Amino acid sequence: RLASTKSLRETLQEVIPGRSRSSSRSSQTVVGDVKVENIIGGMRGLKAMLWEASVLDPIEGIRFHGLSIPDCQKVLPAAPGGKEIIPESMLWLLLTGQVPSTEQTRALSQELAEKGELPKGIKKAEYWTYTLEDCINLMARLPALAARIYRNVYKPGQDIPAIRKDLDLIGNYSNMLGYGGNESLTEYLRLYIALHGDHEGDLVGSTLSDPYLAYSAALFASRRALTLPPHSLANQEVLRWQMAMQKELGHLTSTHEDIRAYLWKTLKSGQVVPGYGHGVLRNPDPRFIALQEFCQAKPELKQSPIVDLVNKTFEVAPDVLKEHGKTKNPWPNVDATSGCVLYHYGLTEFKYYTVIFGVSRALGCLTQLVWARALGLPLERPKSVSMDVLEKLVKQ
Ligand code: AMX
Repeated sequence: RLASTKSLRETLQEVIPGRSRSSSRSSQTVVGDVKVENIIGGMRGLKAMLWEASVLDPIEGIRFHGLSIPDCQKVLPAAPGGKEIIPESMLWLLLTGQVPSTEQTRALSQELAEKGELPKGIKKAEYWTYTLEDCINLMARLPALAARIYRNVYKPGQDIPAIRKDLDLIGNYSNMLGYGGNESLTEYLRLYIALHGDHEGDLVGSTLSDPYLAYSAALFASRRALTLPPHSLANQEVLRWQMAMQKELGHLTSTHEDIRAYLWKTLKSGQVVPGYGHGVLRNPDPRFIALQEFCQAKPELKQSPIVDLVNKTFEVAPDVLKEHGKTKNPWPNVDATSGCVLYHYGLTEFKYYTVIFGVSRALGCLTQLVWARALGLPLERPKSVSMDVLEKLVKQ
């Protein structure tokens, strides 16, 4: 029964396989009868449970792995200078079924003492270091999570490649999505995700919530931010609209005049031109320009019908919007092209675009969280005013 000098973990590692009782798991051997008194009496005395560490005998009392209390008192090590069994040696016996040596018991006492302190509150000035660690962990896991969503929904039943240590974050993401062989798309995803990384907004994070909660709240609670047009889903809307235009005009033959007429048709039907205008910007969105430059540099993209239509639309739409005269910004925003390029690459599942966007936004959300902790920023608590108060102010 005497255990060796092995640690508790090593001992358990040896003991567990032998106790898994694989041969008897499916045995049909009858263990006993179920009587009415068992059922009514809360199953008292009914052998229906597996319990490793102890057995309670009505006459002898409890035995721990076969050892009675007097046995335990005889063999289980005591504290230095003491005589009584200590919980460390009892714990060892319960866990392993073996009697620990004095050295093993001391090692366990030491481990428990080392880990025994309650975690102390951390200094406010150090919050950011823990936040950063959580943020990096979260960021690192997002590609696998987002790729699993894609595979589960659109390509079920296929194995997802494991993370490769030699690849960058988006290299791995693309690989896990199933597009690892397409370096051009992978490059596009890198650029797209880097460019969409930030946008203001930190309400939940300001409550000192951890990055996992703050980021999920950003994705889930802010439905408007991620799943409703016109501010979001815009790249899907653009793609739908450009495809409808392509269908109506015929993609290889459409002239600038045809596109101009189509734009007016959209506007006259009371719709906005998707991908144009912006709440703040008053110039072409530099993210749009960066994606355009990416497309210009790739010969296969220059020949893509959908990307070509985006280009031609860009050549016509600002003038039409100026003439229309409503929007404060007649220039394209990033969504005027972003989804169309994904579509060209064969990533045609519109609904998934928002997930890629969510992966990207993690960059900004998490950065803000680290800075909010580093600067000790307070809970965001704007003061509200009623309509009455506003009206009084206006009338003053
Ligand atoms: N086509 C037609 N009309 C437009 C327009 C467009 N692309 N953009 C704005 N307008 C109209 C507005 O509907 C508004 O009309 P109204 O006075 O009848 O209500 C008027 O112009 C003034 O609007 P604005 O001050 O220029 O824009 P905004 O701040 O109210 O809205 C935005 C900004 C992005 C929602 C709007 O331009 C729009 O709906 N664009 C099309 C959808 C789109 O591309 N969304 C992507 C946003 C991407 C992003 O980066 N956030």
